Amino acid sequence: MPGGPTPMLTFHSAATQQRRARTELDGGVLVTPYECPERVDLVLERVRETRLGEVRAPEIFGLGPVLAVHDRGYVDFLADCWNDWQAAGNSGEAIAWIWPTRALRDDIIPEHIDGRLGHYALGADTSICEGTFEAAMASKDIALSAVSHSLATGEPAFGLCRPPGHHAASDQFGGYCFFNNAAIAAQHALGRGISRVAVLDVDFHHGNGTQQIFYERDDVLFASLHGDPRRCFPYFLGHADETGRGQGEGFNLNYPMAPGTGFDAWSRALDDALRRMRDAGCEALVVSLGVDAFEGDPISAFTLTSDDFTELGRRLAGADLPTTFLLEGGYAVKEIGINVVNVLSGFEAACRAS
Ligand code: OKP
Ligand code: ZN
Repeated sequence: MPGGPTPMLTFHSAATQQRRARTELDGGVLVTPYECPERVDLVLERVRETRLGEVRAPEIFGLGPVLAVHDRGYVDFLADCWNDWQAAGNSGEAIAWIWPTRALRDDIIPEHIDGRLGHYALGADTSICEGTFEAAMASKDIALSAVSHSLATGEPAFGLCRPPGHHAASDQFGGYCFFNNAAIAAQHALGRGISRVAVLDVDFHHGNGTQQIFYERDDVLFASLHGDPRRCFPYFLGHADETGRGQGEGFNLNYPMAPGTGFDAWSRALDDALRRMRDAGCEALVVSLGVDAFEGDPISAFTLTSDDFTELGRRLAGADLPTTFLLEGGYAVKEIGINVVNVLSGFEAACRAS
């Protein structure tokens, strides 16, 4: 269809904007969070402006697919946290401030909300506020709807997820993430006749949550391109020697790169990851699509340009798999729509050309 609309569907819900946190601990002060609701508005605007394709509301999937990758106690904690925090008499947003670190015990989950927050948080950067659970529920429904559509039709789909998901572990939130949308989608794909799925994480930050969830499994190949954890968030996972464990040995691929890395070196890592996905016989692809590898990102350190994101889309199309794109990070808000949709339209253009 030259010139006409392309078949890439976008799944979007205004409910993702029910999370409007006011505070993020950053440099010793509380700032307005980088992960803001306007990100969704701008991506949606660009999807419409470029006529990428139809925008649809997600289906409602409930908690079943969430509990397939997350711990029940963790999900209950997220559902109750804001009420419990308020009931304890706190006036600000819920922020963890003590953790079961090396010198303490982590086998008894505290009853007090301050202790529960520390048990279930991986950092202090992510406040919990009213509407957080509801937004996280909408975000995972978007991911599930996108992957379902992609598997049913063989067409690519884009889930305009927010909050993002790739830092969320089986029982921990942080890095702006609560439910691991990509992991939930990948697990859902396995229940639908796919025997091995690739999760390719191109966000600037290591997808520690996705790695942890699938670390001992060979039915999900996880590959992440990211800032070296020696110098970049999340600091404590994402090294190259983390290759999987047990059955999962060889099914976790980390490509840590130095701050300042540009598209030349970055795309060599990408090509390697794509080759490994092909060699492993993956039958579907979930892309954790953060665009914070962008040169203008305020909290990241790679130097990809907006045009590089178009080329990223083209190369992903070369995998020739049913592909689901799920939004993760990207904090250069002014350019977020251009960068995200460049990936999607680069992918579409390459599919049409072949
Ligand atoms: C989420 B995603 C400190 C800024 C760093 C953690 C970064 C979370 C990134 N206040 N916060 O894009 O991978
Ligand atoms: Zn990121």
